[in-house]
Amino acid sequence: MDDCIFCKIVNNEIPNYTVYEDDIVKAFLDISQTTPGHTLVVPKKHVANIYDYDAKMAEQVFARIPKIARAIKNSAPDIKGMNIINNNGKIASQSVFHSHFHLIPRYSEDDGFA
Ligand code: DGP
Repeated sequence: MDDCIFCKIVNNEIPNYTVYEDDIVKAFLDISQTTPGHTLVVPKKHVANIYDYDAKMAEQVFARIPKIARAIKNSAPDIKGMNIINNNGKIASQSVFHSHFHLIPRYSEDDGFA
């Protein structure tokens, strides 16, 4: 998709801080860090939202999320929890219409969202 910001990140056409990448997904730091380490996991294939996943894509993308979550958790001893969020549709706070999963590490008494 020519005008998709996450496709441009997948293709390294705009700068990003990549934390993990393989043939199926790319994980990079969110430009707006809710807490330190806030990471987005995006499928490399452009789909707008969860409704566009077929079973194979779901299996491939979902299988990678625990692995990336574990790596983030293991990166800092003070990470005590993690929110994993996937917004679908404008009313659900989706602002970038290339499907993505927020992995938001939580720290003791952090000042992230409730
Ligand atoms: P959502 O509201 O669920 O669609 O989340 C979109 C997220 O994408 C939001 O937290 C900010 C992030 N984001 C938007 N543009 C960029 C960008 O150019 N680079 C990076 N790293 N993140 C971006």
